[in-house]
Amino acid sequence: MNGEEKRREQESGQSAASDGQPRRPEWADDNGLSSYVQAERPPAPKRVVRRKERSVEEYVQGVLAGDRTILAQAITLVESNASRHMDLAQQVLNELLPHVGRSIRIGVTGVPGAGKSTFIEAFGTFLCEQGHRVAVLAVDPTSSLTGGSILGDKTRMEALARHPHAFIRPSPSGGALGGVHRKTRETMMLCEAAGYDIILVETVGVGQSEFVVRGMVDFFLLLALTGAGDELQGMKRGIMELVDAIVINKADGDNKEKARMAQNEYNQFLHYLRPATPGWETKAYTCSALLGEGIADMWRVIQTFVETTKRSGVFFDRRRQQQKDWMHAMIKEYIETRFFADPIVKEKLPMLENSVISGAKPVTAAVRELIEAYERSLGGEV
Ligand SMILES: Nc1nc2c(ncn2[C@@H]2O[C@H](COP(=O)(O)OP(=O)(O)OP(=O)(O)O)[C@@H](O)[C@H]2O)c(=O)[nH]1
Ligand SMILES: [Mg+2]
Repeated sequence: MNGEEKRREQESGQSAASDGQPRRPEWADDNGLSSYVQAERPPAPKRVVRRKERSVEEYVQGVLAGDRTILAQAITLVESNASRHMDLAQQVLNELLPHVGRSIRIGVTGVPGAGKSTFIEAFGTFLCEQGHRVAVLAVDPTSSLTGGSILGDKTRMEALARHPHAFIRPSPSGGALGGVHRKTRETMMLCEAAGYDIILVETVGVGQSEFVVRGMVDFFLLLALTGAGDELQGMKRGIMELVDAIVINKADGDNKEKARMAQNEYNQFLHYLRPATPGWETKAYTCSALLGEGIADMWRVIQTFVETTKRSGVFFDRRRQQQKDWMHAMIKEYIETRFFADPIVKEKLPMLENSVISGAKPVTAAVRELIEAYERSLGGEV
């Protein structure tokens, strides 16, 4: 179908074959011509109401004034993958740069069901009551597949979502972790400029997202459950070397004693690990996010952490390092994307892969050939 036919079809709301007869879908039998023509008629096209785009100045002033609607719109802007939006977003961020960085950034991780959302609800509400302004973000690399688990979280964080000093933003979708990474960091900057002085970042404790979140927060908290023995033997060791505190959640009812035992086990184990933050001893604590017990204690731990690391300079060193790491990660991502999108690379890669698989070429030689072809193809570019 050419463009003109397509346009006519959309306007008339009826599909037509090139001979002018209504086109029969493959699933319809030969006889019921009139019925499927009826059924196939699509609804009248919806009118898309486009919001007038804001100027850089409107975004900047709105965010600085703490206007939640404009903040949400600015976040949508930084989350957009359209290059026009990206340019605008960068101008907005550039203007806001002097106003970012004045917050405590706290990451919360743990296996599904550990109680992260319940904890953030209790902890966030507590902080709001103390006069803080709390923004909750999420890094959920699976959200583009599942539709975003934090959507459910928003209902689990009912009290916090209603609090005038809290701002909850669902996880950005957008596929690759690298994209989510950038979007969350830039969202964090916007929230800071809007006056949120505590940023909580929730991530489910699977795979890479823990490293991503460690790379963007000052304090990283692992919510754990009882039954620590099994975890201590296994894969959890890696995450324990990333965090600044481990909180055994659900320390209530019958589970209270077990939680205390788990706390001891974790503490013994932590003793032999390298702490995530120089000059700070990672310890285990207990809490009940559901009952709100141990929440104020956790805040005291974090305050002590911030005081200690600011005094020693580790706090600022880490932030500087994070900026540098972020920059390098983005450079790598950019170069990689460009490389694989290059027509010469696209053309040569399958052949070279085959020769590597069949043993006709060593990997190093194939890689060199590909990169040289790519660099030659760039030759003319500035
Ligand atoms: N008894 C008890 N139950 C809790 C506590 N904290 C959370 N829960 C329950 O544990 C379940 C999971 O809690 P969530 O806060 O949704 O856990 P999550 O870690 O955010 O889970 P995902 O977002 O799916 O990764 C819910 O049914 C909570 O009510 C607690 O301190 N005590
Ligand atoms: Mg959750």
